[in-house]
Amino acid sequence: MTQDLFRELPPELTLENLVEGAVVLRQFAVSEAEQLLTDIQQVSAKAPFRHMKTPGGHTMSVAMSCCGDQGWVTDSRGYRYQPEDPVSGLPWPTMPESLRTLAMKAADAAGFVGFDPDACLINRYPPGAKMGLHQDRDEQDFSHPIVSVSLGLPVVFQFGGLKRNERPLRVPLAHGDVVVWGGPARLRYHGVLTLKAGTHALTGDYRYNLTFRRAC
Ligand code: MD3
Ligand code: FE
Repeated sequence: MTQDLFRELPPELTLENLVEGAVVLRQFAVSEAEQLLTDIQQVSAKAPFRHMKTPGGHTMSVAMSCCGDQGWVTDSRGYRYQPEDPVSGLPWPTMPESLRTLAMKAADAAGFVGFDPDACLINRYPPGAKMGLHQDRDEQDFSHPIVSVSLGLPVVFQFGGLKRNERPLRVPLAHGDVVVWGGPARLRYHGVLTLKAGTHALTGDYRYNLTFRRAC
């Protein structure tokens, strides 16, 4: 009964521990979302969203761009970080101040003081896109956390264990939610279920996800 009363109310700013090392900051980025999206458009004007190919030859359903000193790429040669955009041959766009500041504030709030990201991967999900269970292990030093920011359409996030066969938790992520993954959660398997079609006032029919990393 109480649940019904609260279901329609807007979500609140909260800090919750998903598992040890994984902190969900609900609604943490809502007030800055317009600025973040403007800056994402600026970045993607220089480094357009593209569907990269996995080493196995599959084209990803998620479109990606990057900013910062390093960008994450995948192609027939494998997964890696590199300082240039392979499409233009130019350095990745500078990480906008609004993005960098938000990532540092979120890491601080989650207890990872002094996080200094050198890479921001920008994922754009059209309806039907998904990301299978994987680990993020292309970075040099796993003692640095990863900060993720969800914008636009909601999605169900899958959060597994340190082995692929562990049954993942399902965590709904909405516009403005920020998650910080560090310590013992840093190498957990994770993924995103298929994005359902919808319309969001700020992003239309897309979901965007920013992941801030320390690549080197
Ligand atoms: C848990 N992106 O880009 S963000 C990725 O929503 C990626 O676009 C997803 O996984 C997305 O690599 C999920 C949440 C996330 C990011 C990194 C993690 C969860 C993580 C690293 C370790 C454990
Ligand atoms: Fe990942």
